[in-house]
Amino acid sequence: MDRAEKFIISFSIVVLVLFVTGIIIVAKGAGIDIAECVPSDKTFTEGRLGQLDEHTYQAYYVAKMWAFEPREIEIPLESELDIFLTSKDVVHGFHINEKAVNLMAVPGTINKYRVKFSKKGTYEIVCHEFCGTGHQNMVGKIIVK
Ligand SMILES: [Cu+2]
Repeated sequence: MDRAEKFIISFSIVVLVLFVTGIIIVAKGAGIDIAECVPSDKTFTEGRLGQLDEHTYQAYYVAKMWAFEPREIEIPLESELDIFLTSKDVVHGFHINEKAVNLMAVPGTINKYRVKFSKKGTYEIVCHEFCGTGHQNMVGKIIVK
């Protein structure tokens, strides 16, 4: 191998490591985390809101053509919300406006993500994956009081 090739390959590896490290540092600084994948034997088919403890709620979201179930939930201020997300039919998206939450709802799998709400208001949920003719109707709400 030529000396110039070795240099280019080494330089590329260093740039790649710096790039990935930069992304990780910025994501951690912004409080962005990677969603967990829950084992498929815990699959659920009905959407619901449960409470784990005084400050932790668990929302089981089922995405389906063309709605999120539950469509609207209400939680108190300063609550942490564990989102469990699955789909009944095709791949859907799940994005909470004003929050760094952007998940995929995939049939047969469950994605889990924890998010804290420190500001009162209504947070809109939208599907960000084109899933069919009723895609634009796939919305939901998280009301923080
Ligand atoms: Cu959609």
